[in-house]
Amino acid sequence: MEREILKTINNSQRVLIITHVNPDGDTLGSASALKSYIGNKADILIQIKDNFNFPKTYSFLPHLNQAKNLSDVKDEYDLIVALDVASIDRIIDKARALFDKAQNTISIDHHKTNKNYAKLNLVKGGTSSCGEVLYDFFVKNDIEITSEMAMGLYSAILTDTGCFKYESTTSYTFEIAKQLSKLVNTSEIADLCYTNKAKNLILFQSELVTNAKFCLNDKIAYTLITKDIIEKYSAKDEYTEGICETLRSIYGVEVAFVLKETDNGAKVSIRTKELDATKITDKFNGGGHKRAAGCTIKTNINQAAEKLIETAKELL
Ligand SMILES: [Mn+2]
Repeated sequence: MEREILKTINNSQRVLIITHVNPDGDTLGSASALKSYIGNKADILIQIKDNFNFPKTYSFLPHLNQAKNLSDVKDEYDLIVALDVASIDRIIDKARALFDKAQNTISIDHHKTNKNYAKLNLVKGGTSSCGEVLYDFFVKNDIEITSEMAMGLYSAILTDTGCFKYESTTSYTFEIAKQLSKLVNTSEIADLCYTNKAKNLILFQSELVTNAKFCLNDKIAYTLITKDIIEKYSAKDEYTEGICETLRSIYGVEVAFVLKETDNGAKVSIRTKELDATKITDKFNGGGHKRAAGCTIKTNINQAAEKLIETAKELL
């Protein structure tokens, strides 16, 4: 598959590399690295929707300053490469039209749920990151990794492994990091990825942590993101990332909830330690992974919190 994909890239005239909707470090780092390899005949499309900003944090990555967004892709492409995009519904609007029209499509990904929606699929479910799959693709094709490519690949792997903390981090992940560390300044990349947050993001998250409530001997922790708090800090969608992990990180907390007030009910994120989070979200038609899941409860935010606490108490 690696060879076939390389051949297809080499034989294409115009290539569009697309990120997943509301991109993170993995999809952006991988896109940057692949563009570094392919060069002039490739463009990057960053898919953004709703109240989400392009994460400025990652503007240091090569080529992202020339990336296109959904409103300014006009050209036709004979090859589309989707990176870190778990399913076809994560390719939206104009990007989807281009994907459906393209002569060739490739998906390079690490999501277990990826159903091979492209013509060529390099999907390694359970691997640490798309960056790791892409690194392996380069190595298997004897492609030399430049320091520019290494910057994207290292950022992708660093951020998607939570700084090498998550279960998906293997000895091969560390081996790749070792090789990449010869080409880039790893501490500088870590600084660029993690010490560049918006002031309002930190103030918003601090208030939510301060407001957190605890029950069942501190086994359950939760906080409510009301429309008022969102307005107070002009909070973007991406500002909520990480709050649930902070609550879960407290000693004794087994289940953490973050509930966000929306026009369609309460949008809930759940993080757990031992408990299977999907056992909670199953009751509310949600889903996700064992330790991280989500759902929407179509009531007001306080009623939703009560329902969640009740369900968690039954399971704990
Ligand atoms: Mn990823």
